Amino acid sequence: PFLLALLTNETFIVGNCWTTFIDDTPSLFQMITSQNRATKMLGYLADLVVNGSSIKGQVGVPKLDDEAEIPVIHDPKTGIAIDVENTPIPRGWRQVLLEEGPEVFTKKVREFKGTLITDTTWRDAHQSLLATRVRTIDLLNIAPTTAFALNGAFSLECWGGATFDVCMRFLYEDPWARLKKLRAAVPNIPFQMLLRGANGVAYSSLPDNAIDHFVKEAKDNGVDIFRVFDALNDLDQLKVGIDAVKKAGGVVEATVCYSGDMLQPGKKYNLEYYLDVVDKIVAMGTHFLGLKDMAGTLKPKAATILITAIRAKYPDLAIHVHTHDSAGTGVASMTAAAKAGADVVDAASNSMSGMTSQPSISAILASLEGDIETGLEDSLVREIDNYWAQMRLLYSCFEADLKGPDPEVYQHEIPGGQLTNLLFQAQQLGLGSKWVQTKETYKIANKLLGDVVKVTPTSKVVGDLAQFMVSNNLSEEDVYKLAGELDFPDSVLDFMEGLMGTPYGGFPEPLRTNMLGTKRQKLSSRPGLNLTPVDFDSIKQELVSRYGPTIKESDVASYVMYPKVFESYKKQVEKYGILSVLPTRYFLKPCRIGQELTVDIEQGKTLIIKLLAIGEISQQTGTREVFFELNGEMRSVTVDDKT
Ligand code: 3PY
Ligand code: ZN
Repeated sequence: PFLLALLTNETFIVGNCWTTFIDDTPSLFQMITSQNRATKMLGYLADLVVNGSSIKGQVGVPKLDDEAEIPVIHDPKTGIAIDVENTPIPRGWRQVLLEEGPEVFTKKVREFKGTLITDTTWRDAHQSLLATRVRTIDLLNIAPTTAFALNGAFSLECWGGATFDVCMRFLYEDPWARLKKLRAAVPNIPFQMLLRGANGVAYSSLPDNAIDHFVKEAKDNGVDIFRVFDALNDLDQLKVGIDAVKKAGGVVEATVCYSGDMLQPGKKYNLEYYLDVVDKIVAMGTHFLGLKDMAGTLKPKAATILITAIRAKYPDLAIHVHTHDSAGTGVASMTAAAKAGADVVDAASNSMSGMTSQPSISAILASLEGDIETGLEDSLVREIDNYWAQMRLLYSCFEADLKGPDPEVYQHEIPGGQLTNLLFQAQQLGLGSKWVQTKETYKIANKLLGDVVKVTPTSKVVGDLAQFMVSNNLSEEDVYKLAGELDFPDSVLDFMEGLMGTPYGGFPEPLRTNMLGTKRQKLSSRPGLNLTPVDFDSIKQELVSRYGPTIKESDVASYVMYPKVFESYKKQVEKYGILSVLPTRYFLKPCRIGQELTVDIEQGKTLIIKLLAIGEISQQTGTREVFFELNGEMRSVTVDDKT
């Protein structure tokens, strides 16, 4: 391609070339890069045609076969359509934050007469309903309209949690590029991320300086508010995250995880327990207090009791409540929370709400109507939701196909995202009939582990142990009896070793000792204290030597968080280029012969791709040639036939 670009360059053709010609003609390289990118993309499309989608968790193909329509939104007062592209973006809460800093921002939110809304659609909602598979392009397409429609929102939760690794692992995208692009499109609504305390966005602890580095990058690339939690409500672990956010100058939302229904008698996690954790969080210093009901077990009455008690003790504390609608009570619980004095509650776009996701924004607005102001206009919420209704069809191949609420969540306490995931796995393994058994065993596994607070990563520990017990046909007694002999999942041993912190009430003994045997040690202090600090300079040098000078500090952060995932992501990029520009229906569904695809690979550069033919399989090499027309020229790509 270089020679071709050189030979077709006009200056070169007329012979008017000089020694610095190549340096002075960057367009030459852009042309080469675009051609390389186009060729690599054809490689992906050809592979998809021959072998089908390789995206993990995909069942079938998208039900939406057209470009999604971007809804036109209307000024609620005048009814006039808003020209999103040519109207200045309205001011939002982010301007307050940028102009006045986190303290004043928090104070003003607290003083707001009403309850604000965080829209979780871009993070937790698709994590909980669609296996976290929503791609950047589909967020970006609706981002400019969202900046207008949800202008009064407290925040958009759009980053962190599982979105970070899934982006690289399954979508072949750079999570940092996602953040930066969304930020550029939405300058007025604060962005919020979910940080798993000392675990960052990983599944066990990292050295403290890795958390500091990651959080600084996140802040510099566009995150404003950090919801920091620790899966065990281990305050030493939580503090690592809180301190990192403070150092980076972000808004701290230190969070207590709410596990189980505290209204049931005899619960380990009761009102007294939560108030004690809140006292300690307040003593550490935070802008907001987060209450994180990850399973949706916070009943309306419990929300009233808990928030009223916190409010009575801390009248000035800004409180932000998160829930899942798994039991079907999410709207009622968030209404109760707002009435008890919560400053912000979480909800999701209507088509992306309900069941294991957050409750619907419009349903919450309707419930609060006439009583509590939210800063959002329901007509705009509904208009923007027309987009998400289409996305639900586009991503239909990742639906877990939940049929209704699961009020049994008060017993099994499985977090929203995990509930969908476990159901999906059970269906995939043909163990749909074992679903009830899986949920029952989850309860037993939780009991064996000492009744832990269950959220990533501890929920995975309980889930892994439950699946291990189901697949090996083990009872509770078997686990006690055979603890020294069984080959438990790594996550279970990590937990027992203490790599995820210390559970309230301590580890279950003698099970811990028996499970760990001589294979693992028992940590008696916070895991980060035993980890060697990361040497960022040497990692950067190493990455630059492997991947070239374009390596950024954020790549270093990705590598530190997920070294293997980062490496395979880079391999994928090397092979297929930047696939994030490929519309989702082309990314997930093999194109048909004669079908013409239009792909904007960068601003002003569009590829018109047409699939012409698929060759016969070669008996010698096991490959096929796939023929395309690319912007009018014939191209062929050879692909291994893995079918
Ligand atoms: C995550 O850690 O990804 C969660 O969503 C926990 O609720
Ligand atoms: Zn959640």
